[in-house]
Amino acid sequence: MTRCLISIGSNQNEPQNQIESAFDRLGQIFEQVEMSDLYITEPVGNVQQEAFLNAIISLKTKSTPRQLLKQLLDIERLAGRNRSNEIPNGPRNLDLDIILFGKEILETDSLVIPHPRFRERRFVLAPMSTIAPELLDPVSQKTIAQLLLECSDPSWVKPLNNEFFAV
Ligand code: PH2
Ligand code: MG
Ligand code: MG
Repeated sequence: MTRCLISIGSNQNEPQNQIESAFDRLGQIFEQVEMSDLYITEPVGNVQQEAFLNAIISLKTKSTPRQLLKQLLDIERLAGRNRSNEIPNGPRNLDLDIILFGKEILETDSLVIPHPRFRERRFVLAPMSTIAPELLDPVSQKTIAQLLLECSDPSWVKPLNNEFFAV
């Protein structure tokens, strides 16, 4: 089985519910599914839109990278995502991106692993560093903690602190 790190994000139609139901679905399909805390994050990519809710999920699977991609796209579709009518980097109910697939390096037209932009995205590195700080990026050979230290992404990320709302 291969340990995979998946970025999960939503900024539409009750983001926290979107993320929790996707997490439940992943738990039914894969082994050892764990999620980081949730973060409220500034949208990256020059589109005026609501802040995102982001987290990182760790799971284990016997799927190939391509099978895993299809399984994630199926869960996005179950959340009502329709890729034919959306803006690049724009609002979405649910986005599931493969960040790391074990130590694999893969570059095809439709799938690049590790995710080509994850080193420049604080909304990926910040939650990732809380559940897998020592994990190595097979391309740069740096740990997630090191990549976060070096990350120059100016966009803000803040932990969603549910304690505020506790009774
Ligand atoms: N996803 C994008 C584009 N921009 N910004 C934040 N903060 N979080 C995201 O998940 C995100 C984004 C494209 O998938
Ligand atoms: Mg995506
Ligand atoms: Mg994405």
